[in-house]
Amino acid sequence: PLKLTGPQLLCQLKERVEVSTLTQDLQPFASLPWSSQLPARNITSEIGPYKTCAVVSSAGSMKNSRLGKEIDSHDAVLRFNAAPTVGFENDVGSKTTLRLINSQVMASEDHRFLSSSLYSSGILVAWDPAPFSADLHQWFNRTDYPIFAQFQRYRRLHPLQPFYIVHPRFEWQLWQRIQANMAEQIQKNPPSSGLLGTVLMMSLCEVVHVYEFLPSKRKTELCHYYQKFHDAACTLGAYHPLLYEKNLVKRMNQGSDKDIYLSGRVTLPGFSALNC
Ligand code: NCC
Repeated sequence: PLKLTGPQLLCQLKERVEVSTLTQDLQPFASLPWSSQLPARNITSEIGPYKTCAVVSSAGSMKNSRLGKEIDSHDAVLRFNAAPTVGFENDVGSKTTLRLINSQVMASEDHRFLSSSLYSSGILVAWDPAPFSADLHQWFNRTDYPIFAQFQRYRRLHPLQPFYIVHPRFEWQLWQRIQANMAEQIQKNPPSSGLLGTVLMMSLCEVVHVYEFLPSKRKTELCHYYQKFHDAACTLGAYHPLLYEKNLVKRMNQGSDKDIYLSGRVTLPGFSALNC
């Protein structure tokens, strides 16, 4: 494919990726007894807009970064899955405005999704690897993990906490932007939570700073800053097309290479700030 410039890539994302979440009027959900547990409107019409936002990757290279204060200075902070702040404030900050979780986290016993205090503050956004068709009926009948059963249980326990579910169209439209801008064939698995969250925040914020998605000089095989587990695949990808995602973000970055090297920081404009 023709190699697009950073600004062209940004406009492609803005124009071709619809950041959407499930609403109660969508079939098959509208016909189910629990449809009213889904939000009435799309996340982008209920949340934000924020001026400045931080996206905090869970990478091991966050460790010893001392980025906590800088991260907390943003109007909104997005974190992923089981990533904690308690005990890691110096490096990752303590503010959590949104948490993006995959359906594996919601379903697996060891994450104690229904009872752990990790998930009970801030706005929750969940996603499940849906079939490529992005057809809601097909997906509903074969989700990767039981996202809808867990969603209903969670909503009963925490009825006041905002909780959105990513529309599979968003996953696959984003996947198509990655594929369309790469010479090689990439695996047909959805983008990682990292890229989904970054684009979600681009739709809610004027400016987005992403930390340690593109690894800094602290790059390490330590998978997460909060766990003693080493695997280079966490940074480079296996199931997710992570390396390609990072290539795309590198091309869209409006900050300097020095920012990446020293702070692992990427600067992206929000969609509202783009003149396409
Ligand atoms: O590891 P995970 O991701 O929760 O990390 C969140 C996002 O941070 C970025 N990251 C993470 C580690 C690293 N060394 N470099 C990075 O760049 C990635 O963008 C990543 O998306 C996920 O995407 O949801 C993922 O979830 C985990 C796991 O399910 C949860 O952590 C819960 O335990 C997946 N790991 C496994 O399934 C074993 C991971 O593949 C993707």
